[in-house]
Amino acid sequence: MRQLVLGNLNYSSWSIRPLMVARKVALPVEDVIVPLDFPETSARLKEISPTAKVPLLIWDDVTVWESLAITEWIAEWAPPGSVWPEAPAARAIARAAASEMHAGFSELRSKCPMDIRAREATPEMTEKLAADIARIDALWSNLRSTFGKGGPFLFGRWSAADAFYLPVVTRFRTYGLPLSGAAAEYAAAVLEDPDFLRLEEQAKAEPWWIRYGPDGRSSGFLKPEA
Ligand SMILES: N[C@@H](CCC(=O)N[C@@H](CS)C(=O)NCC(=O)O)C(=O)O
Repeated sequence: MRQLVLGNLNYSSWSIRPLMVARKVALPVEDVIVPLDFPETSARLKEISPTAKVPLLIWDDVTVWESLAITEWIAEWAPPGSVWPEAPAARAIARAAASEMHAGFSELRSKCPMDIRAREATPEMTEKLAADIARIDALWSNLRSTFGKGGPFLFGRWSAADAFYLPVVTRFRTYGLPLSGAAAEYAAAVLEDPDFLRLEEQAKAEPWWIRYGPDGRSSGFLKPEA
C-alpha cells in the first residue's frame, strides 16, 4: 500500500507541504483525504497514525509521520536536486528555512489559519504578528536576492522550501497581509505555479468546511447545496 494521507487541502497546511513535494517529483502514491474536525476524525486518524495527525506517508511496510520527515523521505526517493537545491550551501539554507517554518511563526499560524478559498479581514496587527510578517518578508527577500537567479522561487528553481512556505503565501492573500517588493513578487509567482493552481481547484471543490466556535475549537461540516 502506498498512500499519502492528508487532511482536507483547503485547511490542512501541514498536509499540502509534502503533497506539493510528492507532486513535483511525481511520487507514485495515492492521495487519501481524511476531512478534519468531524466527530469521527480523531478515531480514524488514531487507527493509522501514531500521533493521530496528518500528513502520513504509508509506503509498503514503512509509515512516516511529520511533514518534514515525509519531505526528507521523498527527497531520498527522488533524484538529487529535485526536492532540495543541489548546491550544498543552498541546500543547508533551504533546510534551515523549512525548519524555521516548521517550528515557528506561531502568531501568524494562530491568528491567520490557512483557508485557501477564503478572503478574510486583516486581523489586528499585534506586535507579535508584525514580527512574524517582518521576518518572513526579510527571509523571502534575502533568499531571492542571494539564491534566486535561476527562477522565480526562493532558490531559483522550485524546492521544498517553497512547499513549506506555500501555506504562508496563501495566508498573506487570504488575510490581505502586507509584503514588500521582492517578497511580494515571490508570493505572486507561487500563486501562479500550475501545481498550486491545481491544488487550489481541488481545495475549492472540497465539500468539507470548518467553523470556529467562541472557544476557538473548530468543527467540520458539509455545506448544504446552494
Ligand atoms: N508537526 C506536524 C503537525 C501535523 C498537524 O498538526 N496536523 C493537523 C492538521 S494540519 C492534524 O492532523 N490535526 C488532526 C486533529 O487535530 O484531529 C507535521 O508537521 O506534520
